[in-house]
Amino acid sequence: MSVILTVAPTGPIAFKSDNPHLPTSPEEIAGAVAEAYGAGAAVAHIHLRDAQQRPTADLQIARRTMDLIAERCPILIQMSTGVGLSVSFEDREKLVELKPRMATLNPCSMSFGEGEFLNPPKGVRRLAARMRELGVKPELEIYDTGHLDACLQLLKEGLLAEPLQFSIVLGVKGGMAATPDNLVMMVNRLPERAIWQVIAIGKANLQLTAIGLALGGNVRAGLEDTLQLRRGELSPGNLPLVQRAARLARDLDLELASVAEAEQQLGLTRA
Ligand code: KMH
Ligand code: ZN
Repeated sequence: MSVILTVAPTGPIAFKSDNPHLPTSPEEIAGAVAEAYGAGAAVAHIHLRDAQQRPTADLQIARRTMDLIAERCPILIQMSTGVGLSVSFEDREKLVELKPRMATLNPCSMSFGEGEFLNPPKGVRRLAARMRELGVKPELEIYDTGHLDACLQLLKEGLLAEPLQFSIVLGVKGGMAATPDNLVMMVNRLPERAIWQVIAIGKANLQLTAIGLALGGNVRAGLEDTLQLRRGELSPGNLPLVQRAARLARDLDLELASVAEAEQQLGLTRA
């Protein structure tokens, strides 16, 4: 089976002052995504920023970003409903009304660095149900062991459909530490038909991404997860990170999934 490469060009935390190559406007984000598509990415995980670079769930900015991406390439758009710690859950959940092909679903509230990431149980159930209704495929972001159990409970309640797609997030302060042991433990606990990738935040990004690929996971790359290409060296954009992930996969004798292959693996219905 081929490997799905996801680009995550911009996250909720960093600013251009942290890395001047971070794309923040809809045009910059669409440009970074189109380049990543050219380098083999089949999925684009999208966070939005306003004119002051603040994370936003503004529907106009979201629409414009989605349209600009679609004009440039047929990549599958995965909208982040995590958005950023300063945006309310009620605003964040409205993003799925734009019917991106996929969107993240964060199953639990947690400490997130020095902030709080609020995902209240009632809201999560409402969002999961709405995503199912709209045909938006959830990517389940699990930062700790109990988050997996919360997802399995949603499956039991009929709010999720298999195959479940997980991001095992390692290295957020408040979630699991970025260690190989934690990754292996989580992979061993996933349900049988699960599709998964590692999101390794910060220093251990490269090593854990490589281990994830070797263990049979998909792969994600971009400035959301690490601002550096090598220790102490800022990445001059998303493309070098995406190219490195593509190289890692190919060096492990893995083929990258096309958009059509990714749609099939993820069980996405045709747009
Ligand atoms: N950057 C991730 C650790 C989401 O996109 O839904 C958290 C996040 C969640 O950004
Ligand atoms: Zn994200």
